[in-house]
Parts: sequence; structure tokens; C-alpha cells
Amino acid sequence: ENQQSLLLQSIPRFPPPKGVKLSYGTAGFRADASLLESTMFRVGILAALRSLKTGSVIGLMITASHNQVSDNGVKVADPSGGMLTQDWEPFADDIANAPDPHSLLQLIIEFAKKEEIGFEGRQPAEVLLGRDTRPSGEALLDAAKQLNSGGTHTPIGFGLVHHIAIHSSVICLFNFYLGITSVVGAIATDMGVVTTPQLHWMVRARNRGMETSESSYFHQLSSSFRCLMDLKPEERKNNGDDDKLVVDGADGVGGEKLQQFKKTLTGLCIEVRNQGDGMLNEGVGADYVQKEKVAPRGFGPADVGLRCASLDGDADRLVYFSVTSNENNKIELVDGDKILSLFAFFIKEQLSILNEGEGEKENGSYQARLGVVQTAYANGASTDYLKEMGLEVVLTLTGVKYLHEKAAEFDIGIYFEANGHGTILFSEAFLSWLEVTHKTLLSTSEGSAKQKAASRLLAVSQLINQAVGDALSGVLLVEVILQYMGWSVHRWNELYHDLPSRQLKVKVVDRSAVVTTNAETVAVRPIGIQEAINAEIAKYPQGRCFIRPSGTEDVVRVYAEATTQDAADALASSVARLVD
Ligand code: 16G
Ligand code: ZN
Repeated sequence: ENQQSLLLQSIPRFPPPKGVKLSYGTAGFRADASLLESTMFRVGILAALRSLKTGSVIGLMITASHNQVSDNGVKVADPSGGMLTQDWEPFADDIANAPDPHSLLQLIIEFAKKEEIGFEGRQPAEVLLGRDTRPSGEALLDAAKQLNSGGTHTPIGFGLVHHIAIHSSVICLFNFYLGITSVVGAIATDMGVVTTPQLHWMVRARNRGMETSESSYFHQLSSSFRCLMDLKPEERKNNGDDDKLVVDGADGVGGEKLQQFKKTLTGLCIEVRNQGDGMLNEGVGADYVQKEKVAPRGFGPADVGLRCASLDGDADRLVYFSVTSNENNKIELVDGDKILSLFAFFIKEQLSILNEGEGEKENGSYQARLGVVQTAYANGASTDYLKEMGLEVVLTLTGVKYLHEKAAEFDIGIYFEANGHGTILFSEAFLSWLEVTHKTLLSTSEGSAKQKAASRLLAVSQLINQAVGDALSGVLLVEVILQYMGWSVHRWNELYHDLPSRQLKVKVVDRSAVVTTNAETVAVRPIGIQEAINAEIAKYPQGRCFIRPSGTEDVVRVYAEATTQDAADALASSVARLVD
């Protein structure tokens, strides 16, 4: 009773913002930071409940990725390190928007009953917290730490950890309602300022009984990177030392981390710009570079021809580019589709080395299913290229949770969004086979091409983040593959030629008026709009165009592709007028 009244007292301190409908959306809640206090409190409760439900550690990341510095956001990482299960998103929306303490409590109690979240004899809930470099994130966490060190969950103050700690009073309240007598405390561990993929990696590692520190993350990356470097063809062994990569850190957490981390890497020379002195995401970062197709702040004529890369504000996206001319900061963009193609090319080559001479019937051979996953934004030329390589290509909705899910259906599933978010997933079954095969090859034919291919694939599975797309591990894999192939960024970009494309956004009153199907390639609402779009597309050779409601902003997005830039621009703007 006492606990219940404590909780009830604490909730009114965090009323939801008036006149704002909060939505978990594609990748968590996102809004102006000043609106998010109540959301943080409520998502903290959700994370603790999710931890109780799964008996595992859950992650909570405070970031608004590539959005402006005054925004913030929060998203939850599930036990696997992947995104929160979609089944729980409606609950997240409901509690975020609950208007008053009583309705919030009611929602929590009903949900706990429905999900059969019991508390007796359970492990305490445990949540790992991370945040990017946004100043608003720091304020929340600071308050949280104060309360946490006090070892109390008295509901005063505004800290996030505190909000989660409060959930132990929620539990008492459940006990009260559900008649369970045990009291369960929640543990919140602050991982500090980390990239989004680092937090996801830590959650995954933790639930597999591994160490969760940042140094163990970096150790795994650098040792698998070194392993791949050692497995370069002999004639390429000395390449790379004077071949510099320049990275735009978006003035965010990724730049900072890379600056520390690069000191431990040999055989790779990295210069990091935009490490955090300038304004986060302002004219910098992967989102800016990919959408605007220009060089970020801090890059200019002096960099013409250099190999450059750009991370986004929380380092879960990566694109490459090369400044091509002295005017207008023009660049050659090497986007997520090209990274996907490079990875697919390399993996396919290693698989065929491994399977060389192995008849299907022969014991021990394993026909690994290699597949790639893209969205409607994938450049048409990339999809053609991947299909010509003989790969299975699947299209999904926009948003990592959709791509990840599909990629997990393959033995090796590579997914990338054109915007640079992606990774390579290895199935447990394939990895077990690979480990055994690798051991056998080491004892029977150490140093053979097959043994090296098996070692490379194992190292890739260690290097590339298995939880979520990760710009830091992505950059290392790109670099080592380029060195392995002996390719320049330009040679890489020549794998295929992008069709010219244009993206536009149209501000609308109600983006839900647009409803799509077929992985967002066809609009079924408003009625008749697809026919109108088709009529525009028909005017352009190889024209392709689609509209979709954004999952993160109040806009409808338009994407168009055609054989010339002018045609792509014209197609996009005429379709944008249809939406307006
Ligand atoms: C989020 C998604 C990203 C997607 C983008 C689309 C994650 C981690 N991030 O940033 O994958 O491309 O939203 O935004 O899922 P939009 O719906 O506003 O176009
Ligand atoms: Zn991001």
C-alpha cells in the first residue's frame, strides 16, 4: 500500500506532454528532448517488465540518431541485442500516451497480467543504459546516477535509473494486485556514453554470459580485424600503411570512439574529423551525406580523391564517399547498397573457395544459403547487380527491425539500407558447422586456401555486429576487404553504376493517409494515387518511384529513380505535387 502510494505520487511528476501523440515508430520514441521526460520514465518501466518477462538483460538507449541535437529519443534492445519485439510496441505507445497516473497503472497491470509476468522467485529485472553525446541525455543520466548511488528508490528527482528503480514499487504494487508476496528490485547499469550498436552488442554479450565492457567490445573488433588483415593475399601484405581513410564522425559519439579505438589498430591509417567540437549532425554525418550527396563540413577541395567515410550521430550508419571536384563539394557517394554489394562479393568468394571441389553428396559440405535484404530505397542498379551475382534478394519495409528479421532466415544474411544501416548475420547452425570445419582444416591442411577462407568467415562473424548495424565494425570490414581485393574506393564504386535518384519529403497534416503495400513500393491509399504515380513514371525510361509515410517524422517521403538526374528530379517533384 505504501509502495503503491509512492508510485502514484511519483507519476504526476512526469505527465505526458499535452497535445502530442507519442509513437514508438520505426526505431523508438523521438521528439524534442524537452517533451521526453515522461516517456523516459515510462519506457524505463517497460524495459524492466521486458527484463522480467524474458528473464534476460534488456537495453535502453537514449539517442535521436541523425536528428538535430535538440531532439532526443529512447529505444529498447531485446535480449538478443536486436530491436524490441514488435508485439510490445502497442504497449509502449499506450503507456507513453496514458494521460494520468491511474490510467498508466491500469495499463501496466493489465499488460502484466496478459503477458503473465510473474515476479515470484524471478531474477531481478536488469537494464543496461546507454546514451549518445546529446546534452539532454547527460542531464537525465546524471540525475539518475545520483539516485542510484543513494541506493534508494524514493520517488524524488528526475533520473532515468530512478524511474526504473521505481519499478520495484511497481512490482510491489503488482504483488498487491496479484497476491504475490516477493519483492523484486531492478538493477540499472549505466554504460555511459556509447554508440547505439555498442549498447546492443553489450546486451547480446551479457545474455550470452560474456563480458560487457567497452574494452571487450573493442577487443573483439580489433582481434578479428587483425585476423582478417593477416589473411590477406601475400602480394597485398604491405598495402594500406600510407593509404589514409578520413572519417566524418558527425560530431557525435562515433567520432569520439573511433579516435580512441584507432590507436589500437595496425595496418590502417585513419584520420577522424568532426569528433564532437562542432554541432552534432549539422551539415555532417551519414544521413546528410547520403541524402544531400555533398561532402560534410570539414571536407573540401584539399580532399579530392581521398577515401572518406561518414558515420551518423549514434554510429549505426556508415556511408563512404570521395570528393570529386573543387566546386560545390560534389562527391562520389558509396552508399549502403554498395557496402552490401562489397560484403556480398567477398562472402560469396570465401564460400566458393570453401566449397571448391565439394560435390553436393560429399560428407561435410554445407550449401550455405546466402541471401541479401534491401528496401524499396535500394538503387535499382544494386538490386540488378546482386541478382546477377546469383543471390537471393528480398525486399522489406524500411526500418532495421524488418530487414534484420528477414536476414536472420538465411545461413548468412546480409542486409543494408541505402542510408548505410546494415550488417551480416550468421545462423547458429552455419557457425557450428564452420567452427568444426575450420578445426578439421587446421589439422589436415593448415595454410590451405580452404582453411583460410574458413578463418576469414569466422573472423567476419566476430567482427561484424550480430545485434544491429554498426558503423565502427562496418568500417573495419570495408577497409580490410578493400585491402584484400587491392581496390581503391573508386574501383569499388565501379561494381555497378547507380541510377540517378532523388528523395523529397512533403509535409502533410496526416501522414497516415498514405498506406502502402508490397514493401512500400505501391500506395493503396489515398485511392487512385498509385494510378497517378504510374502515369508519371511512364513518362521516364527506367523510371521508378514510390511514396511512403515516414516512420519518424510527420512527412510523406518520395523516392524517384530514372536514367538521368534531371529525369529523377522531375519525376520526384511531379509525384510530390500529387501528395501535396
Ligand atoms: C530509422 C530507422 C532506419 C530507417 C529510418 C527511416 C532503425 C534503427 N532506424 O532511422 O532504419 O531507414 O528510420 O525513417 O530502424 P523514415 O521512416 O522517417 O523515412
Ligand atoms: Zn543512427
